[in-house]
Amino acid sequence: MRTLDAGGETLEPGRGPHDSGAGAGVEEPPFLAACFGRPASRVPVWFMRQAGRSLPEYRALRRDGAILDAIRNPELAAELTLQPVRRYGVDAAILFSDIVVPVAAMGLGVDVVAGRGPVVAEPFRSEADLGRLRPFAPEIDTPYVLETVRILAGELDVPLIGFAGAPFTVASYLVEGGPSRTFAATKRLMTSDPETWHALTDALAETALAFLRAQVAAGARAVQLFDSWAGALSPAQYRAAALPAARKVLEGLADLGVPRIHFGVGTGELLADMAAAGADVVGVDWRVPLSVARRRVGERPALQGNLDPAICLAPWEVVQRECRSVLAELGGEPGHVFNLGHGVLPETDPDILARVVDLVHEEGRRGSGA
Ligand code: 1CP
Repeated sequence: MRTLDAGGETLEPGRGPHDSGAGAGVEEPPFLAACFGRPASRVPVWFMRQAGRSLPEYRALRRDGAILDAIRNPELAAELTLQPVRRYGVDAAILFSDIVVPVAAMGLGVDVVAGRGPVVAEPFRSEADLGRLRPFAPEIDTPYVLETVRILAGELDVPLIGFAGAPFTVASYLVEGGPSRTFAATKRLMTSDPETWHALTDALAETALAFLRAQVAAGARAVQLFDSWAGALSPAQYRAAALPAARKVLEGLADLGVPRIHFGVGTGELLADMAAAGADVVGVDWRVPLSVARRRVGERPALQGNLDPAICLAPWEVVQRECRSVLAELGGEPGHVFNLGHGVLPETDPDILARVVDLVHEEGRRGSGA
């Protein structure tokens, strides 16, 4: 079973922007409509990192196991993906996986350490390290991810978002060897050996593109390219060192007709370039009001965001006010996917997120163009 609308008709994945099925009496899922800037029956909402430590049912299922092991177990990964959908009634599911899954599967010495994040035993620092790269074959290297997607495509009644790490952000982990505040080693390689940097990010673009295409073929109905740490770059640095590889991924997906979401943190000065890379939707963090983001990206791309995740730790009255102010920023125009400006914080009370979903569905309805 694929996603069912109220009338029980089946929507196939990969439906293009000009083929909503609306004329056939099938209601397009609000999430997909909003991604393409079309009127929807409500403002759709989902949360980055909606699966995870804020959910007691997640902690019960994950216990002490390694996250990469959980991802390698399709039944478990599918269940972790479904948990927040059931609890919150969000308009989209996001695959339970991680941005380092392909490079870990390619044998590059990548692991994910609890409480820290991705670490790389031998970081990439020079041209010689390029020899460690090889083409990524999703069906062979990560069959378990595609199996998870297939399970979910049969279970979900909202669209599944597949995702990959953008070349810059994945390269930053490979070069730094772990999470970084300054991205010093990354910037050193970028500026002192641009050829090696381009070869590295180009290979990672091929990897992300193959991975996302395979996820869509398996049933994902939208994709998000996480360039989480692109905000570390100036606009000139971004255009030289991150944009070409991100564009290769996004433009390489154009023929699939699924919405392409492009997201980063601290990217206020990069939003126009991120839109121009070939995004249908640009993710915005909480630092930039959505009305300002709209002016920066122009009319076409939809916007996703942008409640500050830390606001969800405040009393409900505050959360309510801030949600209303995010909704008001776009004046009810179509093309808004409500989300946080970055991932759910682990200390968030799930009941608050459930109330956010209800509020967005209730109060966003009037202005969603329907
Ligand atoms: O064991 C654990 O539970 C560790 C925490 C965790 C989780 C729940 C990690 C380690 N990854 C994940 C899953 C994950 N990662 C998801 C699916 C869950 C969901 O969204 O519902 C997604 C979409 C990601 C993507 C991801 N991983 C990003 C992009 C999103 C973002 O936060 O900007 C990044 C940067 C990573 C790297 C990563 N993996 C894990 C951590 C703690 C980190 C960040 C480390 C750092 O600060 O650099």
